[in-house]
Amino acid sequence: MEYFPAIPNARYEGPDSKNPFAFKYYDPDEKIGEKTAREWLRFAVAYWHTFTDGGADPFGAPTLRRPWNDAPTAIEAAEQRLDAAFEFFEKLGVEYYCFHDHDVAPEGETLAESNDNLDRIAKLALEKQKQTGVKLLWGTANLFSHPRYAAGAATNPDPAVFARAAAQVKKAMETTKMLGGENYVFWGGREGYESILNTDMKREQEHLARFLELAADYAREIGFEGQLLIEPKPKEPTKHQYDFDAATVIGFLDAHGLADRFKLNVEANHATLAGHEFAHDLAIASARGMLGSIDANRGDLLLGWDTDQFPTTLSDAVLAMIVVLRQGGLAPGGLNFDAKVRRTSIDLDDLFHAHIGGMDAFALGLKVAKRILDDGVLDLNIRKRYAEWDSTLGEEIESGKATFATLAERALEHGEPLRRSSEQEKIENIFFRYLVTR
Ligand code: XLS
Ligand code: CA
Ligand code: CA
Repeated sequence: MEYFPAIPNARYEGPDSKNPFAFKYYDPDEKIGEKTAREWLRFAVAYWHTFTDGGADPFGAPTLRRPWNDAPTAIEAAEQRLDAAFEFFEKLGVEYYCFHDHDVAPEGETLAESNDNLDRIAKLALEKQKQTGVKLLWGTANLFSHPRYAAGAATNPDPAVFARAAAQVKKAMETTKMLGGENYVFWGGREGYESILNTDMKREQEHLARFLELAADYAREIGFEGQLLIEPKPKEPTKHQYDFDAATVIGFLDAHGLADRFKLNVEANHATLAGHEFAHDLAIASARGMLGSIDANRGDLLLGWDTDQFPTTLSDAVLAMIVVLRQGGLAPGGLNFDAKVRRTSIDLDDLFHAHIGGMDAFALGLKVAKRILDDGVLDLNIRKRYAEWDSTLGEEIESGKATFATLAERALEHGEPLRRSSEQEKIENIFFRYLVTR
């Protein structure tokens, strides 16, 4: 069965096109420096939002009727969903997808039944991947929806839940490997707490580290060569999540000797929930060589929760792509649209408009970022601003020759340091000009 018969394949038609199903800025084969747009962007569709969820929210029932989810049994619905997903990937021209185990295959009555369901769907998914050339960017396990995980998975007060979560990650990782997944993601769904009064925080954090270590050991044991990624998020569902933001996760990995085994999957909406700009978390991760992949979406500052909207803010996309270009790309990571259409956007067409808009925003963001970096305007200003660090004094500090005693002598000799403008408004105006000129 075809689910999107009336929708044409999305193609690049250029900025003057009025066709809502065409890309205005994303030309996959366009060379941007040494790579094509496709190679820089590595777009992925999130299975859960686009095919599985129905738009329910805390105040209301699902609003999005997806024909593929209508079937006599959950496993038949999962098979239809897979057909719809691969038809969608091909029509959109996207190369990657991402899933949680239970987005693609329903959870059974027992663990064994859940594993069988996943095997059955994964086998079909592998065939579809071979037929279409679409690949798996990352897999993950849903360790937050089932009631057993209400008080966390790895950080649960009950080790039986820890063991159950381990079994689920083991299976999800084996499946990701079987499907050639290029990464595996850990998002600490309910790894946090609600009240300090009933929480042994130290122990919970140690358990989380142990879980990650065991997972990394298992990945090595089965020869999974994909990158392991941790996705920070400050809150929601729990009040305090242990993987608060990029800096917290890096500190946590350092503290537990795990920093060389994981990188980060940074999500825009999670960075803003943590009180940061998206680019801040990207820059923190990238500075440590730990920016592995991106969940491209946006929140709504007026709502303040994880709205997971499609990203269409050009300045955010430009700032993100500046970080990506500076580090030479994201591979084996990519840009996953962890985003959902609004629950009032009920047509199947809306799924295409949403993804096309997000892809165009990042493609244009890439081109603008490349021009900014090629013209050297930011680098020039930064070099000028930090130029004194190339003087003898700067060299002595950076190389470790200086001590507090020598610095105090220097300060006495030097007198009051010169004050220099940061020229922030001038730089903001330059940035603005790049946004509006093509
Ligand atoms: C939820 C997260 C989740 C992860 C994968 O807020 O974004 O969807 O990306 O578990
Ligand atoms: Ca995410
Ligand atoms: Ca999110």
